[in-house]
Amino acid sequence: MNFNFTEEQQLIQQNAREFALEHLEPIAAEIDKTERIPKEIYQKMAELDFMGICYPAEYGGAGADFLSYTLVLEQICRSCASTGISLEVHASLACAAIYNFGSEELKQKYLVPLCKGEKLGAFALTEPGAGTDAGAAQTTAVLDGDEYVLNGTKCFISNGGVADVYVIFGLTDPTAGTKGISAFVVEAGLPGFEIGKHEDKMGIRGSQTAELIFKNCRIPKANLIGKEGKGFGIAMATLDVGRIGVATQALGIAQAALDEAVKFAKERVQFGKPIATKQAIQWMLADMATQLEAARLLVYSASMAREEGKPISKEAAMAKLFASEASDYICNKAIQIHGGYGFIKDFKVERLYRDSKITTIYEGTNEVQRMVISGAVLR
Ligand code: COS
Repeated sequence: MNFNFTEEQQLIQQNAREFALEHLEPIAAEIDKTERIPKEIYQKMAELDFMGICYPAEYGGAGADFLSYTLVLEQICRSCASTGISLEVHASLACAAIYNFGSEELKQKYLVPLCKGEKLGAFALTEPGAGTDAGAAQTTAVLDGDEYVLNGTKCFISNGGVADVYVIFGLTDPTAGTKGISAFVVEAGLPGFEIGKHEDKMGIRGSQTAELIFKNCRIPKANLIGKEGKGFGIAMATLDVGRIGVATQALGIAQAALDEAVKFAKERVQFGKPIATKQAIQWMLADMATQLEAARLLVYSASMAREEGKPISKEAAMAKLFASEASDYICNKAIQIHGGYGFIKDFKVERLYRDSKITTIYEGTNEVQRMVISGAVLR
């Protein structure tokens, strides 16, 4: 399908591709190995206006549309999924929560530096006992004068320890279930806010994933996002946006896996000919390309729905479900085509396979996506 990208969208996509090829592709294996994204990468993304690309210029953004953001994220993830998820969590979750639900004061104070790339954002909902059951969160936020006092532990937080600004969720009324959850902005480095365990992960190893520990951490009352008790809805609506981002990440990874598989199949000679001449390989490539194209259609159409302000819960869930499972499939087949070479770290597909897996899990497992989709279908 031809999406008839505007000239601006084409230019943005091309800029992102050039950035990824020049700055990410050569060091992506190193980022994976050293578990660190160099600071210069964030600086470069800020210079290119990627950090706040789909937010208005008045808040430090580039004022581009949501599909442009998707095109940028796809190209970044095609070269380095670790950098991609760091940008995704910053832009789709932290910035989105503040932009869509925060007061003007919060926007000026936090969204502007986030969009300019002067600060990095994170989003902390998950707790040891509250993963899929996000409403079971135990972190408390008790109002004391002009401040909320936070106590509790968040886990598996992407950009944890490297972010400057965290959107976090805590109970302002522990007796009210999901209606007792509120959302807040918390700055890194506040007394009582510590970074706990850093996770040693299977994939996206360059992106930091850490535990956040709050022990009588006091934040200004003005850092409440929206109203007390509205945090669960804010989290869910923000995750709808984030799920398009994870779907985009899967799309970028899957495109990279297909690229690698095609290249290898043309170069690798067995029985006197490139293996691309074998029907067994051709059929795998055909299935991979078809899955990829279908995923792309879902991801781009969910992005356009987001831009048009249409409901996106079902669309985002479908895009994430399909794209992440397609990516798993495509990466698996890419390794199969590489044979033994695919199993060693010298080849990019080994990393892609590890990076892909998390896309079926985070920002709502694919089982949650099926709950959301079936809920919409049965409504
Ligand atoms: N947008 C806005 N509000 C939403 C919403 C959405 N997409 N989805 C649900 N809500 C609201 C509901 O309207 C409901 O509000 P009311 O009580 O006023 O009617 C409230 O949230 C509770 O909804 P629901 O009863 O469906 O919540 P559940 O506790 O049953 O949870 C699931 C539903 C499992 C779908 C939800 O907890 C979820 O998405 N879990 C996964 C969490 C996740 O993605 N974690 C990853 C964290 S970031 S890595």
